[in-house]
Amino acid sequence: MDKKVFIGIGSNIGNSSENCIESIKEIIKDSRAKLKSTSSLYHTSPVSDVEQNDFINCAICITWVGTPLDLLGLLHRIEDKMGRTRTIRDGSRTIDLDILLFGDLILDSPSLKIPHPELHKRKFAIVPCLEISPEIIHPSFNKPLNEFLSYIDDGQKIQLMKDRKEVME
Ligand code: PH2
Ligand code: MG
Ligand code: MG
Repeated sequence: MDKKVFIGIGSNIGNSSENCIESIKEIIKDSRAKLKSTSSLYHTSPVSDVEQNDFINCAICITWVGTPLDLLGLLHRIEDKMGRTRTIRDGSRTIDLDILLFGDLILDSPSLKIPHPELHKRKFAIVPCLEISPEIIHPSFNKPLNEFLSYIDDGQKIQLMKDRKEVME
């Protein structure tokens, strides 16, 4: 069975909703990627020491014919293509595309760590993944992803912005 790959998407520069949607379209232009599901778009408070604008975040689930590094290569190329207007210091980005989960794979290489090392600490990444698949098990901890939500600080705000049914219309 194909592995379910979850990609976290975030933007806090420009028209962030449009940027997120455009990035999904770019990803699925690649014939190695098959879109399985898209989450809603969420308005989220920045999780950062650097003061910056709120984010729009979402996640998608795809299957991928290729290695995790092949996928990382594609995501970086899309970030570069869409990120040309990037001007602001640390953190603020036109688009950020992160591999959150690659099935049950655990990978710890210098260029890529899977699951994303911050996934279990970030409401803006967990909530969209759980919306797509409520039963996800975090492979590194072998625990349901939803259990991590209760440990997360109330300061991380997340608000539904655009329902998933309207995202890819
Ligand atoms: N991405 C970060 C740092 N902080 N905060 C929110 N709310 N959303 C993000 O996508 C995000 C963040 C670095 O990738
Ligand atoms: Mg990120
Ligand atoms: Mg990133």
